[in-house]
Amino acid sequence: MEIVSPGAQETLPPYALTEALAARVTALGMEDNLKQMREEGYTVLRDVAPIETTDRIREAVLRLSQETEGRARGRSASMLLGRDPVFEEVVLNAKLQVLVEHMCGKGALLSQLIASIRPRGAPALALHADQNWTPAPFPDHNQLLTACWACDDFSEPGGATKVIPRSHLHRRHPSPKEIEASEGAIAVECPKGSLPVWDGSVWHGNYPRQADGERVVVHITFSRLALRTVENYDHLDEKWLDGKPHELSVMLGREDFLGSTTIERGFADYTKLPNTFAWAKT
Ligand SMILES: O=C(O)CCC(=O)C(=O)O
Ligand SMILES: [Fe+2]
Repeated sequence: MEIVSPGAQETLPPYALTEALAARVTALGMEDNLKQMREEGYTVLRDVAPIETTDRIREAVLRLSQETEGRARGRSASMLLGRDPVFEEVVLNAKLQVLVEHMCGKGALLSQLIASIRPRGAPALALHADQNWTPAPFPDHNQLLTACWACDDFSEPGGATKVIPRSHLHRRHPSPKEIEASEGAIAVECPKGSLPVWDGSVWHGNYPRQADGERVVVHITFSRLALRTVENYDHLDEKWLDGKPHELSVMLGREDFLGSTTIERGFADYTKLPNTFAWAKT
Protein backbone atom coordinates (compact mmCIF):
# COMPACT_ATOMS: atom_id res chain seq x y z
CA MET A 1 0.00 0.00 0.00
CA GLU A 2 1.35 3.41 -0.95
CA ILE A 3 0.84 5.72 2.01
CA VAL A 4 1.08 9.48 1.50
CA SER A 5 0.49 12.47 3.79
CA PRO A 6 -0.65 15.23 1.44
CA GLY A 7 -0.33 18.86 2.41
CA ALA A 8 -3.41 21.06 2.17
CA GLN A 9 -2.68 22.01 -1.46
CA GLU A 10 -1.39 18.66 -2.67
CA THR A 11 -3.43 16.06 -4.51
CA LEU A 12 -3.29 12.48 -3.36
CA PRO A 13 -2.13 10.37 -6.36
CA PRO A 14 -4.53 7.71 -7.67
CA TYR A 15 -4.67 4.63 -5.42
CA ALA A 16 -2.50 6.26 -2.71
CA LEU A 17 -3.81 6.13 0.85
CA THR A 18 -3.70 8.57 3.73
CA GLU A 19 -2.41 7.10 6.98
CA ALA A 20 -5.90 7.16 8.44
CA LEU A 21 -7.41 5.26 5.50
CA ALA A 22 -4.52 2.75 5.49
CA ALA A 23 -5.27 2.00 9.14
CA ARG A 24 -8.92 1.27 8.29
CA VAL A 25 -7.85 -1.00 5.42
CA THR A 26 -5.60 -2.97 7.78
CA ALA A 27 -8.21 -3.18 10.55
CA LEU A 28 -10.80 -4.57 8.12
CA GLY A 29 -8.33 -6.87 6.30
CA MET A 30 -9.06 -5.28 2.91
CA GLU A 31 -5.57 -5.30 1.37
CA ASP A 32 -6.51 -7.89 -1.29
CA ASN A 33 -9.67 -5.96 -2.20
CA LEU A 34 -7.63 -2.81 -2.86
CA LYS A 35 -5.07 -4.77 -4.90
CA GLN A 36 -7.78 -6.38 -7.04
CA MET A 37 -9.54 -3.03 -7.52
CA ARG A 38 -6.33 -1.47 -8.78
CA GLU A 39 -5.23 -4.39 -10.97
CA GLU A 40 -8.58 -5.65 -12.28
CA GLY A 41 -11.01 -2.74 -11.80
CA TYR A 42 -13.37 -4.63 -9.51
CA THR A 43 -13.49 -6.71 -6.33
CA VAL A 44 -15.98 -8.54 -4.12
CA LEU A 45 -16.46 -7.51 -0.48
CA ARG A 46 -17.46 -10.47 1.66
CA ASP A 47 -18.72 -10.73 5.24
CA VAL A 48 -19.80 -7.11 5.24
CA ALA A 49 -22.67 -7.62 7.71
CA PRO A 50 -24.64 -10.35 9.50
CA ILE A 51 -26.84 -12.30 7.04
CA GLU A 52 -29.95 -10.94 8.84
CA THR A 53 -29.03 -7.49 7.50
CA THR A 54 -29.25 -8.81 3.95
CA ASP A 55 -32.61 -10.43 4.76
CA ARG A 56 -33.90 -7.07 6.06
CA ILE A 57 -32.64 -5.30 2.94
CA ARG A 58 -34.33 -7.89 0.68
CA GLU A 59 -37.62 -7.57 2.57
CA ALA A 60 -37.52 -3.75 2.39
CA VAL A 61 -36.74 -3.80 -1.33
CA LEU A 62 -39.63 -6.15 -2.14
CA ARG A 63 -42.01 -4.06 -0.04
CA LEU A 64 -40.91 -0.69 -1.46
CA SER A 65 -40.93 -1.98 -5.04
CA GLN A 66 -44.73 -2.23 -4.67
CA GLU A 67 -44.80 1.57 -4.21
CA THR A 68 -43.25 2.00 -7.66
CA GLU A 69 -45.94 2.83 -10.19
CA GLY A 70 -46.25 1.68 -13.79
CA ARG A 71 -44.11 -0.84 -15.63
CA ALA A 72 -41.33 -0.99 -13.01
CA ARG A 73 -43.71 -1.93 -10.14
CA GLY A 74 -42.27 -4.96 -8.36
CA ARG A 75 -39.11 -4.69 -10.48
CA SER A 76 -37.48 -1.52 -9.16
CA ALA A 77 -37.35 0.63 -6.03
CA SER A 78 -35.49 3.93 -6.30
CA MET A 79 -34.22 6.73 -4.04
CA LEU A 80 -33.99 4.29 -1.15
CA LEU A 81 -32.24 6.47 1.46
CA GLY A 82 -34.87 7.63 3.95
CA ARG A 83 -37.43 5.04 2.88
CA ASP A 84 -36.31 2.40 5.42
CA PRO A 85 -33.60 2.71 8.11
CA VAL A 86 -31.78 -0.37 6.79
CA PHE A 87 -30.53 1.69 3.83
CA GLU A 88 -28.56 3.90 6.20
CA GLU A 89 -26.72 0.73 7.26
CA VAL A 90 -26.13 -0.03 3.58
CA VAL A 91 -24.49 3.27 2.65
CA LEU A 92 -22.58 3.51 5.93
CA ASN A 93 -21.15 -0.02 5.73
CA ALA A 94 -17.55 0.14 6.99
CA LYS A 95 -15.92 -1.86 4.18
CA LEU A 96 -17.90 -0.05 1.49
CA GLN A 97 -16.96 3.33 2.98
CA VAL A 98 -13.26 2.44 2.78
CA LEU A 99 -13.58 1.75 -0.95
CA VAL A 100 -15.67 4.89 -1.47
CA GLU A 101 -12.97 7.12 0.03
CA HIS A 102 -10.22 5.19 -1.75
CA MET A 103 -11.85 5.43 -5.18
CA CYS A 104 -13.85 8.69 -4.97
CA GLY A 105 -12.05 10.67 -2.26
CA LYS A 106 -13.33 12.21 0.95
CA GLY A 107 -16.61 14.05 0.65
CA ALA A 108 -17.86 11.63 -2.03
CA LEU A 109 -21.55 11.92 -2.84
CA LEU A 110 -24.25 9.29 -2.86
CA SER A 111 -25.24 9.36 -6.53
CA GLN A 112 -27.76 6.53 -6.70
CA LEU A 113 -29.34 4.01 -4.34
CA ILE A 114 -31.72 1.85 -6.35
CA ALA A 115 -32.85 -1.76 -6.19
CA SER A 116 -33.51 -4.10 -9.07
CA ILE A 117 -35.56 -7.29 -8.95
CA ARG A 118 -34.84 -9.59 -11.88
CA PRO A 119 -37.14 -12.60 -12.46
CA ARG A 120 -36.45 -15.66 -14.61
CA GLY A 121 -36.19 -14.49 -18.23
CA ALA A 122 -34.78 -11.04 -17.37
CA PRO A 123 -32.58 -10.06 -20.32
CA ALA A 124 -28.87 -9.28 -20.12
CA LEU A 125 -27.67 -5.75 -19.44
CA ALA A 126 -25.19 -4.68 -22.15
CA LEU A 127 -21.55 -3.98 -21.38
CA HIS A 128 -20.75 -0.40 -20.30
CA ALA A 129 -18.50 1.70 -18.05
CA ASP A 130 -20.41 3.50 -15.28
CA GLN A 131 -18.52 6.74 -16.05
CA ASN A 132 -20.96 7.10 -18.93
CA TRP A 133 -21.17 10.84 -18.42
CA THR A 134 -17.37 11.31 -18.39
CA PRO A 135 -15.55 11.76 -21.72
CA ALA A 136 -12.71 9.40 -22.68
CA PRO A 137 -9.85 9.15 -22.06
CA PHE A 138 -10.97 8.75 -18.47
CA PRO A 139 -8.91 10.79 -15.98
CA ASP A 140 -6.33 8.98 -13.86
CA HIS A 141 -8.41 9.66 -10.78
CA ASN A 142 -11.44 7.39 -10.68
CA GLN A 143 -14.74 9.31 -10.79
CA LEU A 144 -17.42 6.87 -9.73
CA LEU A 145 -17.79 3.68 -7.70
CA THR A 146 -20.66 1.19 -7.87
CA ALA A 147 -21.38 -1.61 -5.41
CA CYS A 148 -24.14 -4.19 -5.67
CA TRP A 149 -25.51 -5.59 -2.40
CA ALA A 150 -26.39 -9.11 -3.54
CA CYS A 151 -29.55 -10.20 -1.68
CA ASP A 152 -29.42 -13.56 -3.52
CA ASP A 153 -26.54 -15.79 -4.56
CA PHE A 154 -24.79 -14.57 -7.72
CA SER A 155 -24.23 -17.26 -10.38
CA GLU A 156 -24.08 -17.06 -14.17
CA PRO A 157 -27.46 -18.80 -14.73
CA GLY A 158 -28.86 -16.65 -11.91
CA GLY A 159 -27.99 -13.51 -13.90
CA ALA A 160 -24.85 -12.41 -12.06
CA THR A 161 -22.93 -9.26 -12.87
CA LYS A 162 -20.63 -9.73 -15.87
CA VAL A 163 -17.22 -8.04 -15.80
CA ILE A 164 -14.14 -7.91 -18.03
CA PRO A 165 -11.26 -7.87 -15.55
CA ARG A 166 -8.57 -5.26 -16.38
CA SER A 167 -10.78 -3.48 -18.95
CA HIS A 168 -10.52 -0.36 -16.73
CA LEU A 169 -6.99 0.00 -18.11
CA HIS A 170 -8.43 1.01 -21.52
CA ARG A 171 -9.66 4.26 -19.93
CA ARG A 172 -12.53 4.56 -22.41
CA HIS A 173 -16.03 3.32 -23.17
CA PRO A 174 -16.39 -0.02 -25.02
CA SER A 175 -17.20 0.21 -28.77
CA PRO A 176 -20.37 -1.43 -30.16
CA LYS A 177 -18.18 -4.28 -31.50
CA GLU A 178 -16.52 -4.78 -28.11
CA ILE A 179 -19.92 -4.74 -26.42
CA GLU A 180 -21.15 -7.44 -28.80
CA ALA A 181 -18.01 -9.62 -28.41
CA SER A 182 -17.70 -9.20 -24.60
CA GLU A 183 -14.31 -10.87 -24.93
CA GLY A 184 -12.77 -11.98 -21.64
CA ALA A 185 -16.00 -11.50 -19.66
CA ILE A 186 -16.60 -13.52 -16.49
CA ALA A 187 -19.55 -13.92 -14.13
CA VAL A 188 -18.97 -12.43 -10.67
CA GLU A 189 -20.15 -15.43 -8.66
CA CYS A 190 -20.54 -14.90 -4.91
CA PRO A 191 -22.91 -15.80 -2.06
CA LYS A 192 -25.85 -13.68 -0.94
CA GLY A 193 -24.69 -10.89 1.37
CA SER A 194 -21.57 -10.12 -0.70
CA LEU A 195 -20.88 -6.83 -2.45
CA PRO A 196 -19.36 -6.93 -5.91
CA VAL A 197 -17.82 -3.45 -6.37
CA TRP A 198 -16.29 -1.85 -9.46
CA ASP A 199 -14.73 1.41 -10.53
CA GLY A 200 -16.17 3.83 -13.09
CA SER A 201 -14.02 2.57 -15.96
CA VAL A 202 -14.30 -1.22 -15.95
CA TRP A 203 -16.56 -2.76 -18.60
CA HIS A 204 -19.44 -4.67 -17.07
CA GLY A 205 -23.10 -5.61 -17.48
CA ASN A 206 -25.01 -8.70 -16.41
CA TYR A 207 -26.13 -12.14 -17.63
CA PRO A 208 -29.73 -13.01 -18.47
CA ARG A 209 -31.52 -14.77 -15.59
CA GLN A 210 -32.33 -18.39 -16.44
CA ALA A 211 -32.92 -19.60 -12.88
CA ASP A 212 -36.27 -19.65 -11.08
CA GLY A 213 -37.05 -17.02 -8.46
CA GLU A 214 -35.77 -13.48 -8.41
CA ARG A 215 -32.36 -11.79 -8.14
CA VAL A 216 -32.71 -8.89 -5.71
CA VAL A 217 -29.88 -6.34 -5.70
CA VAL A 218 -29.31 -2.88 -4.26
CA HIS A 219 -27.10 -0.80 -6.58
CA ILE A 220 -25.08 1.79 -4.67
CA THR A 221 -23.19 4.46 -6.61
CA PHE A 222 -20.93 7.15 -5.17
CA SER A 223 -19.18 9.90 -7.12
CA ARG A 224 -16.46 12.46 -6.50
CA LEU A 225 -17.74 15.82 -5.29
CA ALA A 226 -15.75 17.65 -7.99
CA LEU A 227 -18.42 18.44 -10.58
CA ARG A 228 -21.25 19.43 -8.24
CA THR A 229 -22.33 22.98 -9.06
CA VAL A 230 -21.24 25.87 -6.83
CA GLU A 231 -24.71 27.43 -6.84
CA ASN A 232 -28.01 25.61 -6.47
CA TYR A 233 -30.87 26.83 -8.66
CA ASP A 234 -33.52 24.33 -7.63
CA HIS A 235 -35.79 27.26 -6.68
CA LEU A 236 -36.05 28.28 -10.34
CA ASP A 237 -38.92 25.96 -11.17
CA GLU A 238 -40.78 24.93 -14.33
CA LYS A 239 -42.96 28.02 -13.98
CA TRP A 240 -39.92 30.32 -14.04
CA LEU A 241 -38.54 28.48 -17.08
CA ASP A 242 -41.85 28.57 -18.94
CA GLY A 243 -41.47 30.46 -22.22
CA LYS A 244 -37.73 31.07 -21.70
CA PRO A 245 -34.97 29.80 -24.07
CA HIS A 246 -34.31 26.05 -23.96
CA GLU A 247 -30.61 26.80 -23.29
CA LEU A 248 -31.50 28.06 -19.80
CA SER A 249 -33.16 24.74 -19.02
CA VAL A 250 -30.09 22.88 -20.33
CA MET A 251 -27.63 24.91 -18.22
CA LEU A 252 -29.71 24.27 -15.12
CA GLY A 253 -29.40 20.53 -15.78
CA ARG A 254 -33.10 20.04 -16.44
CA GLU A 255 -32.59 18.38 -19.83
CA ASP A 256 -30.11 15.66 -18.82
CA PHE A 257 -30.99 12.50 -16.89
CA LEU A 258 -29.03 13.38 -13.74
CA GLY A 259 -31.36 14.14 -10.87
CA SER A 260 -34.41 12.96 -12.84
CA THR A 261 -35.21 9.82 -10.81
CA THR A 262 -38.56 9.74 -9.03
CA ILE A 263 -39.83 7.26 -6.46
CA GLU A 264 -43.04 6.81 -8.47
CA ARG A 265 -41.32 5.92 -11.76
CA GLY A 266 -38.68 3.82 -9.98
CA PHE A 267 -35.84 4.91 -12.23
CA ALA A 268 -34.41 7.97 -14.01
CA ASP A 269 -36.00 9.68 -17.02
CA TYR A 270 -34.49 7.46 -19.70
CA THR A 271 -35.83 9.69 -22.49
CA LYS A 272 -33.01 12.06 -21.45
CA LEU A 273 -30.31 9.36 -21.49
CA PRO A 274 -29.21 9.53 -25.16
CA ASN A 275 -28.65 13.31 -24.99
CA THR A 276 -26.87 13.06 -21.65
CA PHE A 277 -24.38 10.45 -22.81
CA ALA A 278 -23.85 12.19 -26.17
CA TRP A 279 -23.34 15.66 -24.60
CA ALA A 280 -20.97 14.23 -21.98
CA LYS A 281 -18.71 12.88 -24.73
CA THR A 282 -18.34 16.21 -26.57
O1 LIG B 1 -27.15 -5.71 -12.44
C1 LIG B 1 -25.93 -5.91 -12.43
O2 LIG B 1 -25.44 -7.00 -12.12
C2 LIG B 1 -25.01 -4.80 -12.84
C3 LIG B 1 -25.73 -3.51 -13.00
C4 LIG B 1 -24.87 -2.33 -13.34
O3 LIG B 1 -24.34 -2.21 -14.40
C5 LIG B 1 -24.63 -1.29 -12.33
O4 LIG B 1 -25.23 -1.33 -11.24
O5 LIG B 1 -23.81 -0.39 -12.60
FE1 LIG C 1 -23.15 -0.33 -14.51
